[in-house]
Amino acid sequence: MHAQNVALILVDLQVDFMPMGMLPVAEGDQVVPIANALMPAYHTVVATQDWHPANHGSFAANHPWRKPGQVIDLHGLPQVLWPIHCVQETWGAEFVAELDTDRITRVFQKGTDPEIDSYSGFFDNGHRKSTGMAEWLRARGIEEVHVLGLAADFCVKFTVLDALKEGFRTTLIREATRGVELEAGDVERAVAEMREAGAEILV
Ligand code: VGL
Ligand code: ZN
Repeated sequence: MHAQNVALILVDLQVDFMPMGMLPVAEGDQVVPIANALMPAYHTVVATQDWHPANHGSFAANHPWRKPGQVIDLHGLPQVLWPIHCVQETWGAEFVAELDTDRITRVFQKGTDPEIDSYSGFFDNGHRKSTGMAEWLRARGIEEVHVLGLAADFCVKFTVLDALKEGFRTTLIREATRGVELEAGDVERAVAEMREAGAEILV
């Protein structure tokens, strides 16, 4: 059992990020049994859930003549365009059926504002609005977080970087994350960035 001041953060273990989903992460399903095995060792388990309205600005389908993978300016921020994914109240936005959701203490949803994307579980991509996760963790006495989930090169990376900025001791559970890899090597670069920012990388 970990000390009470340590929380586990499960990032976006949702149907659409599984290999058969709309925004597939290769081997993303392999992370789920590891999450299930680790959860009982933590007093506090938080899960983030990508939770977009259908008109979300990160969806290529909402922009004329745009395709997934292209980058646009979305209200002043560069935005990678994605396939339609994790739409609120749809199957793709559900946590994977195999995940032991009973062990999750609290869920934080993100990406609900159509005008801005939110990779981190703590803030939107412009760092304008907080999800309340840092305050909630601090109120429970949490000082250290362990992070796993999808995708390593997007939501996991930005969640880890924000956890560090918020003052939490932060560990990435490397074996329990996989990436989108828009370009080969993105995951390795993301891991290096997290390490340089002060995260411990648990292999
Ligand atoms: C994610 C792209 C778009 C992620 C979410 O969970 O890493 N990536 N939305
Ligand atoms: Zn998303």
